[in-house]
Amino acid sequence: MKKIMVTGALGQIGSELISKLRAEYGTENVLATDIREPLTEMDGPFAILDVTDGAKMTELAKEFGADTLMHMAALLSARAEENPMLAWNLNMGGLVNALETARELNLQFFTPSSIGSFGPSTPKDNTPQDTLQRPTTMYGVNKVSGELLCDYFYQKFGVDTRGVRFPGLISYVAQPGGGTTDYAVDIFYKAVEEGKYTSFIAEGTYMDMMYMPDALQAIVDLMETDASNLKHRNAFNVTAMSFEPSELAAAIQKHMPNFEISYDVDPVRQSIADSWPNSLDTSVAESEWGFKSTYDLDAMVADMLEKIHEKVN
Ligand code: AKB
Repeated sequence: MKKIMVTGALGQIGSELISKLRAEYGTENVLATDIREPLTEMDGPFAILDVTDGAKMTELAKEFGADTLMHMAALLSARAEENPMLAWNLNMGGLVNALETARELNLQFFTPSSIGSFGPSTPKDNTPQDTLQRPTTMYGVNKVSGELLCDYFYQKFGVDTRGVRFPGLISYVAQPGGGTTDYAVDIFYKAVEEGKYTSFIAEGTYMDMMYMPDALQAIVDLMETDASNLKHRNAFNVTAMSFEPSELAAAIQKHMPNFEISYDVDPVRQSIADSWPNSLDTSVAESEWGFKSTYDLDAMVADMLEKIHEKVN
């Protein structure tokens, strides 16, 4: 049985990843860590960890007897643009500490990259696995550097590093914070609470998205794949759908005919979105480790509306 330590465990992905991993591998085999205390008591091991403290990270992993490290702590794209130096220090400092911990203790390693690793010169439609990556945001610079650093640790030190390029992730458990794709989560809360939503992303702006259960399954599937199947490692294109705000609104209107969308575009987040692909090609992830998604736009919208109705009512 795996013994997994997770950083950023209270973040948008981390909160649900912990439950998924505990269901798969046993509660006591998953150590959740975060810089802040959980708001409600956690069912299972938890430790405070600031990922810029490399010595503490290694000590915790050693004490726990971890054989796997999943490094999720990071500042997202819009927050990173507000404070680029903080983003560099946290995103790159945390990652290099996590990779060093994995090297020292011989841990299997996962960290997510993002569609943010692409830039305006990347082919926009059906973006290939191996292509130009010249991002124009600090988050993107961090993500490309991170992909390269993970490959370096694999090639130089033999650390079993693996990663995916996540699109915008949609979920109802923990809200994202400081991302460009966050509109596609915010819209559901406003739809249920107010019946209308003002989007900070312009109509016509396509971005890749994925429902959280598919994202979590992708992490587990990639980590469980026999290493001999992998020609790529850091990081695989994955996605489940590509839509723009008015298409998401139309999918919500199928359940809530009076729902209205309007636009008040945020220039910073819009320019980030404009620099990202419209839709990714996932064929390499499919052929190397069997990536697949189960939720399309309509299935995701139906589930999100049901869960958020239960949550807010
Ligand atoms: C963001 O919008 O910053 C993230 C991402 C696509 O990496 N959700």
